[in-house]
Amino acid sequence: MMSSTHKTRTGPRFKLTIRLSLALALVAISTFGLVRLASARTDRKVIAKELSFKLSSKSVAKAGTVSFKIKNAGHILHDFKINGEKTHLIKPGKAASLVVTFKKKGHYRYICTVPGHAAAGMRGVFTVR
Ligand SMILES: [Cu+2]
Repeated sequence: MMSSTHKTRTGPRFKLTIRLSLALALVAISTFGLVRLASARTDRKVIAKELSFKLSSKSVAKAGTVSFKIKNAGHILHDFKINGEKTHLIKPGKAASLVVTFKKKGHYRYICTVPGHAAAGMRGVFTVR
């Protein structure tokens, strides 16, 4: 008797709580999705070797954050510098990533800072449209 009374009193309320939680979870998930979309990063692959850089694309459609994934496919140390940001010296066969925020459109020079490398060809221009 006690238990059946207990069930009828709390049953519907419990279901309502579950429904509210699900609704809140959906709102949270969709809000999170929108935030992710708004702050989406653009990825660009960079292959470094003696003595050049090869980028998967040398431009992005608009100002924002770009995540460069630099792979050293050469036999000596290289780094990658753009817009005042620089990776550490990357060992042959290793990779590093560099997240750079471009606040406005323009042409941004990129180089390898190892002495002589930029002059020998490890340089280029990245365009933010
Ligand atoms: Cu280099």
